[in-house]
Amino acid sequence: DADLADEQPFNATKPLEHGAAARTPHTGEAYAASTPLATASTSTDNVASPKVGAGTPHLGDNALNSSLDRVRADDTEQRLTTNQAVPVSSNQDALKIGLRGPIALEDFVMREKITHFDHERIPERVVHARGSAAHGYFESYQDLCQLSRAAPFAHAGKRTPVFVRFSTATGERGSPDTARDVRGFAVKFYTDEGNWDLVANNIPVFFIQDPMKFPDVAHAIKPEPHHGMPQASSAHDTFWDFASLSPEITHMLMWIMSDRAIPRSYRMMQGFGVHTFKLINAKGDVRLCKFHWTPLQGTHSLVWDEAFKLRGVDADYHRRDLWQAIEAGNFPEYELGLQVFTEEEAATFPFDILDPTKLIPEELIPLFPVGKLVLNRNPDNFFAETEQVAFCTQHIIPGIDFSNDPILQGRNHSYPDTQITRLGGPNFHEIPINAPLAEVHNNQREGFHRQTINRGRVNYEPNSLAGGCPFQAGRAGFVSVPDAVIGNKLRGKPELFADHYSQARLFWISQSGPEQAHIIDAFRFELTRVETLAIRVRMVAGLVNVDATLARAVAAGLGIAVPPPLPLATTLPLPVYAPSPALSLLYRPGVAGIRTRQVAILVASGTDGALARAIYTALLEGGAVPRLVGQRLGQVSSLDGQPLHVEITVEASPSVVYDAMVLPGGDDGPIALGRDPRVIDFVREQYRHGKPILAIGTGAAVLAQAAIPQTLPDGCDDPGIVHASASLAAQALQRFKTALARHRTFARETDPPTV
Ligand code: HDE
Repeated sequence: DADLADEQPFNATKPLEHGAAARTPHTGEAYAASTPLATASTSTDNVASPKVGAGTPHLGDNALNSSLDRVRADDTEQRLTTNQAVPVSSNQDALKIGLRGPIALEDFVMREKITHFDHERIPERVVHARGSAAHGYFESYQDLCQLSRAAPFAHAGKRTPVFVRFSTATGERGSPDTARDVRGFAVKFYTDEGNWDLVANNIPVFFIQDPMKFPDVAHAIKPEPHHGMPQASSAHDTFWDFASLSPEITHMLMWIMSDRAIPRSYRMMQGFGVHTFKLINAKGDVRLCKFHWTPLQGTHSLVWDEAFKLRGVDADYHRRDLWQAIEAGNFPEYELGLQVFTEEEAATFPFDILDPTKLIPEELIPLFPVGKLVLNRNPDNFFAETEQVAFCTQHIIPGIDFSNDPILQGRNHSYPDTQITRLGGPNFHEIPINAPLAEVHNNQREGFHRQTINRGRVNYEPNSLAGGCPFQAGRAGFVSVPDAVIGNKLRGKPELFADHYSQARLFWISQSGPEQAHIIDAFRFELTRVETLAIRVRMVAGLVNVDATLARAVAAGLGIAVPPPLPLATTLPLPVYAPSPALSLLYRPGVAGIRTRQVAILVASGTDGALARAIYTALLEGGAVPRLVGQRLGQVSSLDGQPLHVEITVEASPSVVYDAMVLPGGDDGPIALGRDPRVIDFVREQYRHGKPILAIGTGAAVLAQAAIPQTLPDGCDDPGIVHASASLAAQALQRFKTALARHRTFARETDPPTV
């Protein structure tokens, strides 16, 4: 003990229990340096982001950093204390009366620690509980003053700090990321004129048309109340019961059953403000507007079999992807586009712009790009930032205003209301991640967890004792658009809201062949899990109103006859839309090429190591993320005598976590890979999920062992499978990179799959 005491200040008693390693603090850098191929900088999980305030700020710091410094904590070389800052002598044992005696009630150190722990959890969000977030900035392309006086658009190049949280809507806080679900895309802009929250989704339409129905749709889709199942899945009776009885949901269902609901990454999905908003310039001119985010990485999705398996393989799949991309400096970027139109134009549309189950086709009102969003810093602390951030639709700023979309109006009530319970009172705006950068001055006071120490005796207005301060801003402040509203007080909807199928059909006819096939498969999967036959039949009866082929295919998948269509809710003449190419995921492949694509290079003893290394380096230089995957950790021998270090195994990282694979070949050793059933599964899943495969030399033998078809089902060459001899590896790698940038070969898909 005396020896240990000499080694203060770290923690004298820890080594007794944990060995000598606990004597020195463990740093992230040490971990990073010890990982094989650390240069790839892919294994960042245990490495803390550089702390602002604890060294030189790194690329991507934004104005938010300095304001948060006051609440950042860094324990490096600090002694352990209680919450009252009293130094703690031992963190190992409670205070006892004799070593075998009872614990003394006076042990305030133990009681404080346990009490705090007992209250660590706060209620999770009632919807969108599962989420991941990042810091960044929004940069305006130009001065938008003609359109809006909103601060972020004041001049070209203006940067506004943001915090963005992505989420699934249905699952609980620990639920898997790859559930079939709409994704939240909530952006908090910390503007010069206060916070603006654009609380968006990755689907441009919504389930319902009136806030009265929100608790119903949320109850129906969440786990069933008697047994609490299923988790993060709409594939159960209560959801489809509700859906089949609510035709207004049909357009949203088409999106939810499409690949939009299983994005490859948060970095590869669009965001939509859904509602119509208003833009107002300094003169008070009003334009209507819809907000769209478009990812520079392109829009890409998983395929369902893959998403389904990822639920088990990596429940944090999207969270990890976002975190790693940012740590590696591959900052996700999205362009903000506006659809701007006037009330007069809106009056000519064959749908109501206040109806959140309708979108405005881009062919009707094109997107007007106004700026970009860059996410360049991971949060320091998940709870403090990602969990405690509170987005509210009514956080808007001068230059932006609400429309009368009933869902938007209902949301304006719901969000602050829910934060009061979730974050424990009305002062949630003071939590650092929620606090505006612009100064707050008002006479609101007190309440749970109040942080601000307001000075002086004046907490009312008008006052003379404080010279009338804080004073009203008048026209410089937020002014609601004057809107003449006359009407009877009543419950109901405009007639156009009752056209529930025209845009569902628009979406369907705008999808490519594979996308349509995926929608059919998704309906079949979900409705197969529905136990009540009448619900399945009623749902297909609704689909008949969307498209006869769709209804027939789904009915066939369920083994039922096509029922007569559900009655229409309107007698109005219905619009006939031309296909809108912009509604297909293929429309926005992005400009990122192979950047951030995860590639498995399968190696075994006898692999052509020089070639494996060359492919590794070439992929890395192209911005992809290669990994050497083997059957066991450690070294494998290579033909050139320089062993390869296996980074991860097929067991710990199965096929679904990779976008593509490489079999570098070598002597007979690599062929032995094909005798491992896990490798065979790996190769087959890569194939089944449409992923590019590069096989050099003997690598092709492994494809044969896995019975991978030589050609596509239609007899054509498969552009996603590249094999070549080692001497032609360079050209083959080039073709492989092209296939990787294209993402997937959907032409491989058959029902059922070939392998
Ligand atoms: Fe939400 N929604 N919502 N919602 N929503 C919440 O607020 C609600 C709607 C969306 O990352 C809750 O803070 C009602 C549309 C996102 O923290 C809650 C209605 C859209 C997030 C709530 C809607 C959204 C939420 C739960 C119908 C797309 C996550 C916790 C009237 C434009 C934000 C919270 C985050 C969260 C209510 C409809 C998107 C309960 C009542 C439409 C992205 O307030």
